[in-house]
Amino acid sequence: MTQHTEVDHLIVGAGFAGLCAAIKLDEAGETDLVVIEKDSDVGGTWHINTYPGAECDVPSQLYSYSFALNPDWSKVYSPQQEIWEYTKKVATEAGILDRVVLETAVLDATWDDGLKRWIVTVAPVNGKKKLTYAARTLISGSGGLSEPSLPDIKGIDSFAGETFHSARWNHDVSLEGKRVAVIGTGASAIQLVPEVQKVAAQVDVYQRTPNWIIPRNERRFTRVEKELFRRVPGVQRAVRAGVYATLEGRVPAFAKFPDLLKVVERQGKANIAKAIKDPELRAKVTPAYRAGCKRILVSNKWYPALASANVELVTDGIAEITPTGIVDTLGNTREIDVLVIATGFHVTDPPIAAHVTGRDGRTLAEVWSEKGMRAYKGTTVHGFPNLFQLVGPNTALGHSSMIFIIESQVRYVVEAARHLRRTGAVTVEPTLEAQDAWSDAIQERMKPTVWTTGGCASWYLDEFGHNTTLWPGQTFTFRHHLSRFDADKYVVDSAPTREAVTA
Ligand code: N01
Repeated sequence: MTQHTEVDHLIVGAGFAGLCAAIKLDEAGETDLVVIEKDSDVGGTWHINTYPGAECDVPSQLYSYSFALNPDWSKVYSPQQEIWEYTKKVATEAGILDRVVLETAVLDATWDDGLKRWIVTVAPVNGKKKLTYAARTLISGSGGLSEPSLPDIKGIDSFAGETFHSARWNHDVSLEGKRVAVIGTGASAIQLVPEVQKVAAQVDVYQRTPNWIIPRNERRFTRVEKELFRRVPGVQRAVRAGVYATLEGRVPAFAKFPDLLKVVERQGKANIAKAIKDPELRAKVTPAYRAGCKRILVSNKWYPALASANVELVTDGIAEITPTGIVDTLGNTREIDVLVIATGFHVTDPPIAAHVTGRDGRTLAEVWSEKGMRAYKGTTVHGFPNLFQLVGPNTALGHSSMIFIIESQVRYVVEAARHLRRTGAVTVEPTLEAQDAWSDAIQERMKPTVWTTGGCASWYLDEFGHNTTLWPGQTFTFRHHLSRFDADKYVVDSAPTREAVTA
């Protein structure tokens, strides 16, 4: 018989979500937990994404846990290293690092309905020896933007120079004096290109669709401000509340009145006009869809970088990649030394879903292939007892900090864990009716939003054209929905487990 390591809560991923779950469960007395992290340290996306120029595009005052404000942020928008160090500090101070298993990947997770446990197989990323856990609950904090999506371009594998994805930056490759091509012009590309441009001989930027990019209201916090935040946390809380309210004020424009976003388009056009004099280049970078349809980006550096003498914006599309360069659809070949792929992530088709098998033997990927990603309150899934998905379907934001959503979900998970302990129940699983009602209502609310009507294709949309990524309302409404564990929407199984029967 296979030996399993018994654990109450198995958490996948030690990023903001997984760490928050570990900290809050621990505080609630649910101390028997393990966090499985494939990376070499905690921090998730903020440890992995080390491309030059990586910074947060959500204001730093809002980009921290509510229970661990950071008076030491250096700037209005924090750099990657600072955010990573912050996550590490919080995890260390909370005393949970001893339960984080690093450099270990979750291979699969299968619900055993006899044992009433998730059987989770893990293995070291650099080794073969597998280990299985039998966990009462499985909490996924694996992140919505963690699995790089690689473009399916003819000949891409034949390229003989160095290639890497923006989220897997290869710091061993010097770009000094090199000819570099960057595919993609999303949030990652607009941060890294201005840095690469400073050192490379030539940068060819391959743009499929331009983004709306507004100025970044950037500045460093003064010593006096930081000291004030440290000594009077209430001041920092007030600043944070102000940022939060400002961002929430934008939701009606996204969700109900997309025409209001013309204001953003004016800002975006002014941003272009300020940096780019060439009318042809201006036309190329001006989007032809409503602002907000894709994520609105912030940068003061992107357009000046594009206007630099050593940067060429290529909009003719890629026909083929050869061992030495890229051929566009007009037949022009541009020779390169390094290829940077900044084409985003698997968002609506998370690869891990193919490795999570539920009560009736079907994987999450199979279930979601029918109607797209669905979860009750973005967190629990019918057919998958005791599975909690942090940053699950329809929980992402285009306007504010994901940490607010993560904390809301984690409260719900902690309440569910308390419910299980208090009632002696073994499993909780949302009813299909509750899940369908929740997901259908969200899709109904999506109809007038800019993400549906704005005239663009975006990574928010799945293969059915449904936005299964974003939360379509105010974040405080989301928090309200998850403020208590609503057991009446769940099938609660109190049957004794097999081991209990034999004991
Ligand atoms: O990825 P993206 P990203 N051929 O999907 C293009 C977060 N983030 O890594 O628009 C050619 O936005 C694609 O073109 P198109 C943030 O939530 C946050 O940049 O699909 N091009 C697009 O230009 C962000 O939104 C921060 O036509 C192809 C680009 O590649 C999310 O991560 C910083 C292609 C992909 O852009 C993802 O950003 C960085 C193909 N086959 C990232 N396939 C913060 O500051 C795709 N593209 C918090």
